[in-house]
Amino acid sequence: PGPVHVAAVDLGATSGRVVVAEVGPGGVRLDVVHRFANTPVRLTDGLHWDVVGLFREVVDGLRLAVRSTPDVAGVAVDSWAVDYALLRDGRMVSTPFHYRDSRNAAAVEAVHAAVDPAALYARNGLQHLPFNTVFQLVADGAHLEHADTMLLVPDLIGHWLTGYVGAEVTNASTTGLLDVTNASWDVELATTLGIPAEILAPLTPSGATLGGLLPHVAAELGGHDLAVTTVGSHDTASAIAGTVLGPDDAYVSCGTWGLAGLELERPVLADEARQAGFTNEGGVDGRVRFLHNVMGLWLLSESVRTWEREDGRAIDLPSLLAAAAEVEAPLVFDVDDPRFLPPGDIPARIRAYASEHGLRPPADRVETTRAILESLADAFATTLHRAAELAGRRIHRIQVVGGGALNTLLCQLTADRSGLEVLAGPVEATALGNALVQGRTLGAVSGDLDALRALVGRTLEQKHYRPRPLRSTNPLVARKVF
Ligand code: LFR
Repeated sequence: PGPVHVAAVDLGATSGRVVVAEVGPGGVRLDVVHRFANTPVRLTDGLHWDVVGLFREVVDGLRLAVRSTPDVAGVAVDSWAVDYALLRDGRMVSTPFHYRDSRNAAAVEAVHAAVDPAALYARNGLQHLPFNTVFQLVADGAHLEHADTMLLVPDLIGHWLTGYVGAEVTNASTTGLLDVTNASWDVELATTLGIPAEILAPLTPSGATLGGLLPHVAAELGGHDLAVTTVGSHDTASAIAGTVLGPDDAYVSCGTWGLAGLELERPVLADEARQAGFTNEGGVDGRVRFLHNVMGLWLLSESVRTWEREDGRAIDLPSLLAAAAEVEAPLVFDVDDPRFLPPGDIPARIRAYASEHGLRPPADRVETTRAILESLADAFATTLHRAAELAGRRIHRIQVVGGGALNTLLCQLTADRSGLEVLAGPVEATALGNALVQGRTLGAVSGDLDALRALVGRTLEQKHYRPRPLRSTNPLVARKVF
């Protein structure tokens, strides 16, 4: 069979894109046809996603896709995890919340009072993050009574494209309500927590066909129909599917978050893994993503937003990064401190963190930038070595994929702090992983995940970073164990 053209819709927490990919036995090629901002909206009841606006961008992007490449045959959607819409009779009953909204604290306590954290981990295998869907649903409380269905964001977009109702399994694995031992909904857990199990949509594997476009959507594309299929609809699952992992390779999928870990065949459910903050999320083809959510480049982008607000104009990031490379003895702080999760003045929070820990706060924006990158690199290194220990695996290289692969200072510092070689790229790993799985579903390519990754490897050019000796002047903060 010849190559096929597909549209990969990838919605990140800060921006989205629609990519046209050509997938075939000769390899995979991408062309980004539409990029758009994903800007949250604060309403009286908290921080929300503009999902309707996102859907409009998706349709606009698909229109550009079919215009540029008339033989586009299919589309699949991935997005950030955990967030969802509640529907009744096909209508949204509220505006979806953003996972950085702060409404979950009481729900976390209530869930842990009903099912202690160790028991919860044995059931769902997830790192404790206060925004995991299970906590958000409990926070929604009485509002759940108005709903008959919960759809995670990519499933919601898929529903609006096709009418299909389902829960793709890699993203369902981030809810906290999927049984990690058999990948089915944990109805008993939901019921114990007062979450009506009926709102959980039927589980759908990645690589399933949802159907064609609804007529009004096809009409917006000039009458062009597309086969809508599922991929790893959790963006991180698609990113890891698009990462050319060799044996003994670890990865960091680095964008808003830095997802640092290993691909495994089986989950690690030992309580030590829970205490060390590791998650066992579902990957494409039943692989396990054993990783820790490191706070990621959010720290830098949110700092830049603060500085741009202060100055009333754009920040010159390349100059800032170049200057940051020259900083001596940077501050190393715990990037995973919960104070860094909500939007706001991150530089001020870093200064407060330093003062509270008896460390010298960064003196300016350059030192702040270096402190962020140095601390992220330190967290990546610590996390990956710990992951290897817990999984009983060796690691000898780190694949850095996503936007973070473009940050040369971050990649070099990650090599330095881990003592391991870093290979950077692909930047668009998520869109690649999305396109590869679509290509397989549509029959243009075949084989397991490793065979699919080999298609990426054919054309991939990666930058290599070798570890430099650590300077003894770098003060290493004793990081709390997650
Ligand atoms: C990355 C990501 C992470 C998830 C976080 C919140 O984009 O999907 O994997 O933990 O966003 O959904």
